[in-house]
Amino acid sequence: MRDILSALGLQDSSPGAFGKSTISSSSGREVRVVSPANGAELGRVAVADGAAYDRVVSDALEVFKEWRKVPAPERGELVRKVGLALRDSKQQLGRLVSAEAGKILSEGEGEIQEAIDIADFAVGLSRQLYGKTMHSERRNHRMYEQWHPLGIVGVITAFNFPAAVWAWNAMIAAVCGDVVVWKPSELTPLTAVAVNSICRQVAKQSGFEGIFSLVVGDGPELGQKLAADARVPCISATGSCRMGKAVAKTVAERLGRCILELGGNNATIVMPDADMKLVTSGVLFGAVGTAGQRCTSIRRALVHESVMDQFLEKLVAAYKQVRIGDPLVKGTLMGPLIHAGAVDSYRAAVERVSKEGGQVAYGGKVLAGMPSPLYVEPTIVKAHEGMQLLKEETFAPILYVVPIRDVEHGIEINNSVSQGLSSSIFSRNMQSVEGFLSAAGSDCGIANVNMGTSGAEIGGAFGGEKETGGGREAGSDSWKQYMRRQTCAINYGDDLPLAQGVVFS
Ligand code: UN1
Repeated sequence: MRDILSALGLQDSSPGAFGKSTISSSSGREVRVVSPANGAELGRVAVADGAAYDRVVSDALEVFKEWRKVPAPERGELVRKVGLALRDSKQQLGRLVSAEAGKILSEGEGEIQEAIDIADFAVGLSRQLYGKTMHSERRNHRMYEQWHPLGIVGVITAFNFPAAVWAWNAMIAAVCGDVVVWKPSELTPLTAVAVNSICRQVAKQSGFEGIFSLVVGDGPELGQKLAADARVPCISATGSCRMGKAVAKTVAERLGRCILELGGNNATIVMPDADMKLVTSGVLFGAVGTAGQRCTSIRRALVHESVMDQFLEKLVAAYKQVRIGDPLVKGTLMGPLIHAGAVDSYRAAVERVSKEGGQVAYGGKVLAGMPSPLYVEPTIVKAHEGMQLLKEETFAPILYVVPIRDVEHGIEINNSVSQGLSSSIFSRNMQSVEGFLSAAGSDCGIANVNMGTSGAEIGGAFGGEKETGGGREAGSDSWKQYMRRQTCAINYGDDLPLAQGVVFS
């Protein structure tokens, strides 16, 4: 690991504020980063103090004034080089993600691949920032809309996707002519410093080092500062509903723009006509992958009563095969939870199961004798739809299995929670599938068929409804939120006709 850290330019103690250049803080405070995999210290990062934060934002503002004038395809060219640089460091960054966030190597590398994918997407987008033209109702007039750069985009990210979520925002923002101030999770600042410095080096070669800036904090204050800062027109925040509500309130107070990607409580519906092989692997990856620490993880399996026994039997057999251990070791399928607090939440949820009338069908224990105290068993709970636990998002590999009578019943339970991120159905029946996808079907931002709820591609807009926050990031037309829309009307005639037929003479 030492070699990788130094190859990525990380020292024992790294600076935590980068604007047009590296900015030092005088507070002397540091975040100590410990790997959840084995408790080893990976490094320390300086906390940006108030003065450093201010410098970063004023630098960003200065850089924006020049960056916005660079033609969009030329901005795309810079992002193309960023994608190439990330490709060169994919293995090393993937290992760092694994060590710092505890996800298995394949998922660590997958995360960097997701950043590369969005860079590629953004390159194409840089030539497709299309506006519409309209036919004016006034003679000799032309109307059209255009999309201008917006300014600074503040990006607040969570520990579980320490690189990809930033990239969804930053790559799109960069081709849109914006500059980015990144506030990563204090649990994973090393990945942030490493990824950001690779991107900054590329940007520097074009004279725009400051388009990707970074501030590391050690609590919620820095994020709140960013949210309150009127110099930052757009805040994109990923994390818990609690965090999102605080950020949204602060941004709303100054009438800023907010893109929120908050909690999920995702369900999959299993119908009797489903292909059980797909169900087992889909639910396994969705519920156990990333140790259940994706906002898109499957938390609830809503299973038709006629296939319940078969479902449980196959799933328990699959859970028994899951190799739990050091995420950096090849063959491991499940690593640790992120910290002791997450283990406490897991334990508390498991303890509530029987009190609420459920039953643990598999797992339920914190594992002893592991390289750190953060390893838990993936857990299957036989649940009933009235349980309060089903309404809450526990960021851990706990799957609640609930019997359903028919697809309508499944959809009703799917929609009965306050979060609305992702959902899926396993069925080969066209009526069930189309019903699930219809206006009266799943109320989530993502609805999948014959696959789990997690692992979305970057090409689609990513995000969800209700308490998930309503934001959309990554593909499709999400870019529009990162730009300032302007409607233009041009009179090329000799008269001044007024719209709506108004006469004013
Ligand atoms: C998250 O957990 O915040 O769809 C993002 C997925 C990933 C992104 C998850 N592409 O699971």
